[in-house]
Amino acid sequence: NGHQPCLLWYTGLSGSGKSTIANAVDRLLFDLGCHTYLLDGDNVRHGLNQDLGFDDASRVENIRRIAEVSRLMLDAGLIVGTAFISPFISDRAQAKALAGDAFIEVFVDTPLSVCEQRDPKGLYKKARAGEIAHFTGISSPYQAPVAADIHLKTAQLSIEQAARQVLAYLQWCGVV
Ligand code: GGZ
Repeated sequence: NGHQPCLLWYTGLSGSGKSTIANAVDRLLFDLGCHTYLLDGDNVRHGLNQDLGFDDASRVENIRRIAEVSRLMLDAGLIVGTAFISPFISDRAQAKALAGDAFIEVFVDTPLSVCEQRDPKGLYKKARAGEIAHFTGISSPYQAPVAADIHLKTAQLSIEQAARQVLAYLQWCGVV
């Protein structure tokens, strides 16, 4: 039942599977009796950060606030998950600086071609048509992690396998 607080920082393209995998990990942790909370677009971009858009400055501020909120939740002893594109290396480094040793970067590595083929919300199609400005991977950059703590090559993994890989890492480093 006991666990160390930590911050699982998922990063990857739109449609890469960040939220889906983070939710699957949360379920595994819940079954172990861990106290967790997941921050994602649904509960943050529609609330705390509803004043922010998708230009570079807005993304920087989006991630800054998320990192600060995560730190508060770490102080409360939770296992925190954050599922945001977080496209800039420097912003993820800032989050890591705030969270210290608790920070675990999880690269949800799904190729752009796969995300674009899935296109569950039709956003890539709109972005290609020029209907959405600065869309990540199309007209706005994604800076992939160079040394993520956990590298999920989703093309070769089921959701369940990806979640198990994250859990195995948490067990290996003594979080759970
Ligand atoms: C990227 C966008 C954009 C633009 C709307 N670029 O697949 P989704 O819908 O559910 O996930 C995407 C989400 C990205 O928000 P984040 O807060 O994770 O981004 S960041 O960390 O870069 O601040 C997508 C939707 O919002 N969306 N417009 N232009 N994604």
